[in-house]
Amino acid sequence: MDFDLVIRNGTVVTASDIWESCDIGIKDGTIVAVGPRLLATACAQEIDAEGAFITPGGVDSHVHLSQVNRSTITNGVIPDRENYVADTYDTGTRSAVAGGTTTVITFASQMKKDESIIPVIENYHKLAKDQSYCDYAFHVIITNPTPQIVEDEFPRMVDEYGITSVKLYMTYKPMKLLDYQILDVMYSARKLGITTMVHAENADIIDWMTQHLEEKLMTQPYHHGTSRPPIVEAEATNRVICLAELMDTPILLVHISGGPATKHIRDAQTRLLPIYGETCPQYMFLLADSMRKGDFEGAKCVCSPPIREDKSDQDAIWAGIKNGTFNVVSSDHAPCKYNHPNGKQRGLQHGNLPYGKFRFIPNGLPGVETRVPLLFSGGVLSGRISPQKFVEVTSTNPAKLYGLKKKGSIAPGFDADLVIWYSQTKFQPFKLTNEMLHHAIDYTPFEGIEFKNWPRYTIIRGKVVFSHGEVVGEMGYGQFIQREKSLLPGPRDVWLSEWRP
Ligand code: DUC
Ligand code: ZN
Ligand code: ZN
Repeated sequence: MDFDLVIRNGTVVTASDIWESCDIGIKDGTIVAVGPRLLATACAQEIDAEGAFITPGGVDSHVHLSQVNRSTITNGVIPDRENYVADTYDTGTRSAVAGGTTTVITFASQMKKDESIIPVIENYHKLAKDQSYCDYAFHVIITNPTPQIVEDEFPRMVDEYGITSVKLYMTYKPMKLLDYQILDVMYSARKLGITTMVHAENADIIDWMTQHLEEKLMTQPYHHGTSRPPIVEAEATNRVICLAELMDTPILLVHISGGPATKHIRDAQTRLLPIYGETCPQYMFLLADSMRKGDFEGAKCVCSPPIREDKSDQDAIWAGIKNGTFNVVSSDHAPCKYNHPNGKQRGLQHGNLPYGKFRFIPNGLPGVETRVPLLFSGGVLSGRISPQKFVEVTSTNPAKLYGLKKKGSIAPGFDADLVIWYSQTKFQPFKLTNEMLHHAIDYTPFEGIEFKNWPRYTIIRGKVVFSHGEVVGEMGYGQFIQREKSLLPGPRDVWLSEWRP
């Protein structure tokens, strides 16, 4: 056969299988052959995988880039882009490919409460165009589901823009939807085959706890976690599962952090509801002591939901990955700088020295580059999950769930998006420092963690974009992908009352 690239002698892993001594033949950016000793009549390039693992390129389905945080908007003025989400499409996707991620799904966020979402989508297209190192798609964040948006704009979002998922928040004053509004979104989402992603935390408990913690001067970063015990996530998770059951529509609970919420998702799945779960490396590899560092340094690990105190929560997350409760592991890359007035330092500006006030610390962590290597090293190579499970949660399932038909597997017809790892015998384990990463952020919450392997090559549509520690791809190579509807099970036509939509 005539190939542009053949990768020889890999241990090829998909979500179901492992083939040793396997070659992959690539033509025009697509995988055209997979098998032993492929015969090449013509071939421009060969790579020797040296027997190492080859896995599908990572699909990170929860990444915030170039997104302005509402809390940084003062008197209606949006500050410069060096604010909350300090990675742009340029720096964020550069970081992604350096960590083996070949597709990101980022957020186009409705900002003003009554803003039409069409210009929002157009604006994010402008921010990303010619800026991305990897392929990308958008979810839309809905903060005000007006009838015009859910009835007129949702169909356009799906048909004209290829966006088949929305995210909504049950917390954060400027963003949260009431249950009534959530039902409005679900009603339309069901009709159109949209997957609804939900940030599930009980807003009133958080506000009440924050107020009362401040009265007791318990304001240091660590108490961000105190204000949001696992029950905060569990209550909202259970509530939104009830709403989804009423509406018979699929939802994905994003960034699940604790055991009690995991159990609600598991129970719903056992009842065969189309409820999907996502978790993130910070809930698998970190505990709340990371928020206790220094007087204020713990702010680096402030995110919502918070990193949990109890090892039992972390264990529940790992168990949920193994037993299938969590369909996807995303990074929730929501990076802001530590040493920046609109970054984590906001918690000090508005609070008292030396601890500041956690209420003002922007929530979120960088992690788009570390997600895939962390799960490979700390999951597969530490014996906690199988190579197939790793592929399933980091690539195959996010591709299926979000309708990325040509992504997420190694088989003829799929895009040649691949990670070639180092042969284990040739790799020297190392401890991560932030200087090794390619994002625009001045810290990593995973500083000091040992990595037993790292992507040797990242390949997107047959082109090497990362090789031996260097980003060799070009900004602008990444393409926007119009998505199909979810390939995972959707509505069941099972109803809780006589009402039908
Ligand atoms: N929710 C996210 O999805 N990301 C960062 C912060 C948040 O609350
Ligand atoms: Zn969220
Ligand atoms: Zn997020």
